[in-house]
Amino acid sequence: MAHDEQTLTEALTEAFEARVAADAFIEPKDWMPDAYRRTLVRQISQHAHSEIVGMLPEGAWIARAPSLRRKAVLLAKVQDEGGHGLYLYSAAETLGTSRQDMTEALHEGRAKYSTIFNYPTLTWADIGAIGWLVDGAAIMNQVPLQRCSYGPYARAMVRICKEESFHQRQGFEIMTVMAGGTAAQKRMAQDALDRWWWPSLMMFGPPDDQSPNTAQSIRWRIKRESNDELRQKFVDVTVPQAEALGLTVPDPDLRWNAARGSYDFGAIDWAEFAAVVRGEGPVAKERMAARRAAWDEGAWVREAALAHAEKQAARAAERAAA
Ligand code: FAQ
Repeated sequence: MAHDEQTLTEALTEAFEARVAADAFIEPKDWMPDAYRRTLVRQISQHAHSEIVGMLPEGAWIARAPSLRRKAVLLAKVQDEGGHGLYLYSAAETLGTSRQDMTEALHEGRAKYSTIFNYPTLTWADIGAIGWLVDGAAIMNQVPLQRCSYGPYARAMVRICKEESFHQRQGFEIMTVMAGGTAAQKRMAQDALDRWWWPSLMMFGPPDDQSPNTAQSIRWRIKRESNDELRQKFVDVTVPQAEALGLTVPDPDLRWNAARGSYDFGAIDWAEFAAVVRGEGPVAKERMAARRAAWDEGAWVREAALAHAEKQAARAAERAAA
């Protein structure tokens, strides 16, 4: 019996690997190795948490936006991030986890969210810098995820990438206006770039030789490119944008390398990254306190929604029995 089971698992694994190698999507009801399922739940749920926690830094500026137009645009963007969280939680649920479990894992510190959202938004220029750099980095990382081997995650990413593209443009447009404005506005734009540049490079994750998950995730075609490859692509597209804005990237070692056809850039402070991952980011405590409070304050909504669903199910049962 044990021998039969092992033979069956081997056959299923072989069929799974063949499908992945042929670039076919793996769908929720398909057989998949436990480790593949666990990796996806980890990555997709952490991605979802990042979108939801990521609403907080920009949400802080909705009531302080400098004009009605800026407020309407920012409101739409922050709502989009909430939507991204919902598609991603739904994609993760197809793997057998629940929204409740994922949320508890976040609140108990068992699940991560992106380091970038542990930095404060001090001025309006930070809203421009987030759209330009943070959404820019998110797009660079997420476009390849549209070709991820797990169907529900790949499909969620298609719409998310379209929306992130609008977010990046709105951020760049804010930076264009500020960098071309008064001397004080230009200083604010430069200050925002100075503070968000390095944390944006950290978003891509640890260097490849210190990334425990990349090699296997690339074999499973969950990740299509490595952390360092995506980070380099981001630097290469973003430096000319900073030049077009008339701003200076805060890296004295940044240089065009004609032989590589890419920019060389300075050393990233990986000790800072590790500290932020450990929950020691500048506003990490505030972020988690806000998420826990929102969950607690929303308890009555969840109870009411469940009570309604239970009542409807009871009515349907009564009608079926009649
Ligand atoms: N922050 O072995 P790897 C956005 C962890 S969405 C915190 O390289 P992996 C939209 C990693 O989880 C931004 N932790 O791991 C928006 C792992 O720990 P674990 C989020 C990080 O999974 C814009 C450990 O380090 N995007 O911005 C970070 O193969 C504006 C070792 O790392 C996604 O989540 C980090 N930066 O690669 C919203 C995209 N980096 O889990 C609002 C999907 C690494 O084993 C406003 N995710 N770690 O305990 C991915 O592509 C991957 O999960 C990576 C990490 C690339 C993030």
